[in-house]
Amino acid sequence: MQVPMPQLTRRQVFAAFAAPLSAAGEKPNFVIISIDDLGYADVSPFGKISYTPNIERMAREGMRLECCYAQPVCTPSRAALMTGCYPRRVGLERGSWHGVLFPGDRHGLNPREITIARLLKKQGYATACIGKWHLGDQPEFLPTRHGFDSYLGIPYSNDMGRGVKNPQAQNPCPPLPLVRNDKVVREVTDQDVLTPEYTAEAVAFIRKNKGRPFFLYLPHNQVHGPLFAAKSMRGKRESLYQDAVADSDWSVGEVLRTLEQEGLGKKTLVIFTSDNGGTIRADNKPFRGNKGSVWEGGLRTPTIAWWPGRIPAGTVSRELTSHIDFLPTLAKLAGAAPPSGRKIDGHDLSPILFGGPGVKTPWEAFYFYQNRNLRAVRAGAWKYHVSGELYNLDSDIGESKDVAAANPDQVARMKSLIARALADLGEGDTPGPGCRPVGRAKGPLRFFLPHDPATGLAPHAPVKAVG
Ligand SMILES: [Ca+2]
Repeated sequence: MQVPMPQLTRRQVFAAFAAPLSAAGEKPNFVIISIDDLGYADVSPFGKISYTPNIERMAREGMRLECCYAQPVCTPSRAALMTGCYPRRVGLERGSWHGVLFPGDRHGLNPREITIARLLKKQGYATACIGKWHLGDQPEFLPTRHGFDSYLGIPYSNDMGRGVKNPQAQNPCPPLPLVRNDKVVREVTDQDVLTPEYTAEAVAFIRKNKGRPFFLYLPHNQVHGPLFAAKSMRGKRESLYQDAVADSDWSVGEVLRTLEQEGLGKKTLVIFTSDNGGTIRADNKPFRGNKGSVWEGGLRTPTIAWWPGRIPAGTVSRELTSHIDFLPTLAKLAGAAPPSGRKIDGHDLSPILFGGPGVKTPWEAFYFYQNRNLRAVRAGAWKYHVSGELYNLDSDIGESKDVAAANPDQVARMKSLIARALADLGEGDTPGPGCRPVGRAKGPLRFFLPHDPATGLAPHAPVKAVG
């Protein structure tokens, strides 16, 4: 259901979506800004937050997607966003030894997968990834091997640095590297500077490419712990977490301001989102659960789509959408066909983004894997957990009242939907016939920085710095 704000007349709404792509038929620019572990109600207008004016402005001028699902944790979430597929389809519903990839994992996004960046690059787009990648740190998995012209960032989470144990091998992670393309810039010792540094890189990329179509993917390392914020942002709110959220909002403002200064506002789709539900630090109201779970609080993201003149201002869609839909949507808007010869799970969201009230979700059923296991399915108002619980999200958004016993027909239907997914993607150690192979690094594992001998723990062997 879409609910235009009252100040917008129907005529204005229709004028907005009837507008041509651009006068010259130019390809639009795309910017995706993702804040790590941001909770649903951590920003305005999803929550009553006074220190996120730029995100609030995006919503005022664009569309709030109130039911945009991510995956429960970082690596699978990014795999879904980049490929338009369920993470399990591309082998990244987890890392090889943990729920996410750690430095030195042999697994990564298979170079044969077609990312949003690779697809758009073929359409003549300039492409940049700035921030947290988390789809493999071995050379063949880096952003520059997946269609990005350039990369700057920490290739995984900001807590996987010096002395942190790799959970399987009990070895320490190497020092945290800041990587440009495939070479180390420096060890990251002061994370306060990261959000401003990423933002400056993003602003420079936009300015440099203002004369051609571009795709900027800006997945910040914050507000994943450990928390940091620019020094000028610190100490101004109730907690460092709030300062980090405000820092992220500042970054959004800089991106919007740059687009407008360069005259690109009306030809750029900006999507703001989070990569999974918030942690216990966050506010996920009104949902149950946190990051890592398949309760709504682990999956829903405060997503906003902004494109002045194209997306009707101040609108809300409560229809089911997902990060998995970004690839088909951007492909469509760029005039490209989705990747062929392979199953793509996502759908083109442009009818929802540009359409009037009443445009329905393209999803008949949406599946929630947690690590290797299929845990739940959503279809219409219903969400069924394989534990046997059934919730009606139209009347019970907090998943508090199990209505399975009163709705045996719905339970039977949901079980048949679950069976359909299992026949395609499988479960546990057994991939289904629809799964494609994960990327596996060949040769010795490589690390951007050598391990810290001071920890006294044996390093991975062999260790080789690549830059
Ligand atoms: Ca995350």
